[in-house]
Order: sequence, then C-alpha cells, then structure tokens
Amino acid sequence: MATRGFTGRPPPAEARARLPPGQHEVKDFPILQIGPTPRIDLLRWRFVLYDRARPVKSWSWDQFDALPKTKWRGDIHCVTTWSKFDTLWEGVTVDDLLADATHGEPPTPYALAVSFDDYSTNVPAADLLGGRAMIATRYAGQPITPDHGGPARLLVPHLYFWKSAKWLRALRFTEADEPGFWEESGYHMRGDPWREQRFRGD
Ligand SMILES: Nc1nc2c(c(=O)[nH]1)N[C@H]1C(S)=C(S)[C@@H](COP(=O)(O)O)O[C@H]1N2
Ligand SMILES: [Mo]
Repeated sequence: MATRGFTGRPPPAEARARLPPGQHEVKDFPILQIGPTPRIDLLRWRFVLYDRARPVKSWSWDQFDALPKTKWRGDIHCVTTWSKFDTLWEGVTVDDLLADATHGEPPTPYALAVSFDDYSTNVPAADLLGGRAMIATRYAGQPITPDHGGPARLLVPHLYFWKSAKWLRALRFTEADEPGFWEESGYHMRGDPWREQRFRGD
C-alpha cells in the first residue's frame, strides 16, 4: 500500500515509478536536523579522513575545493516519507577523495560520517564507492546553504537521506559497522529506500 501525496490523488505513472514504497513527492526542500544549524567559518573549516583511529589526511577549505568535482542529478528520499525529484548537486566523490588520500582503496569495509553538530551516521564502504556518494559543496548551482548542510555535506542519494550527513567534518573508516545517531535509536544500519529499510529488522 503506497502512501498518497498531499493532494489525496494517486501520483501520475511517471512519479509512481520513481517513488520507493511508502514515499510521496514534495516540491519544496524540507529541512530536518537534530539541533540548530552550526555556524561554520570557512577559514577554520577542516575535513579529516580517518583509517580507524588514525587521521590519514585533512584538507583546508581551499585544498578541498581544489579537488576534482563531479555533478549528480537525481532523486532523494527521506525516511519521514518525502522524496524530492531531480535535485542537482556538485562535489567531490568519495572515490576521488580516497584517490587523493589513500591511492583509492577504502581501508575498511564500513565508514562513519561525523558532523559538526555531533550527528553521525554509518554507511558500508561499498555504498560510498563507484560514483554513488560525494561530499557535496554545491546545490542547484550555488554553494549549499547552511540549513541544507553547507559548506559540505555527505550525499548518498541511493540510501535514505538521514545517511547524507550535513556539516560533515570527518569520514572515519571503521572495521565494524558502528551505529550512528539514528541507527543507535533503532533505524536501519543500511537504509535502502527501495527495500524500505527504515528500521532495524526491516
Ligand atoms: N549533521 C546532520 N546531518 C543530518 C541531519 C542532522 O540532524 N544533522 N539530519 C539527517 C536527516 S534525518 C535528513 S532527512 C537530512 C535532511 O537534509 P535537509 O535538511 O537538507 O533536507 O539530513 C540528514 N543529515
Ligand atoms: Mo530524515
């Protein structure tokens, strides 16, 4: 049984085919977060890649901004049931980040994204590779606004949007799959919207 949109009418066929089970389309861009938007000074911003406890590499804003950029257009899906079509992002793929830091191989099978608001979320390394995830710095042709996670957020659009950590400050590769903020309180460890992996056990 599919959840209906706000109009109460079933979505047209094209939208239906793009909607994972239980989702409806929104035209606005909702803001969801556990606390206030952190203020981040670009001159003091640093992003750190860890191999377990060991910092492998860190980038200043200027260094990060000089890495190769990739554009991605597509749909995003929040576990609270909204989906937004045709969002346009630009940033550094995790493949390109690893190429810059570690010759391209993920050091461990899992990763934990860690943010400036102390939010965190875990993602299997395989979901971050193959051009499927980026550290996005631009949305719709503009720098990402603070409310949507600027200056830089993780974007893993094939998983529920809670995996796309805003205000990213570190990506930590971990030996084991370590639950992040929402996963600790019962959300799914992977979160594939097409399999409707909302909660642990789904
Ligand atoms: N740092 C941080 N990232 C976060 C969150 C958060 O509270 N803090 N919320 C997550 C959730 S539940 C969702 S649905 C998306 C919402 O992103 P948006 O506000 O840009 O729509 O951000 C995710 N990333
Ligand atoms: Mo969410």
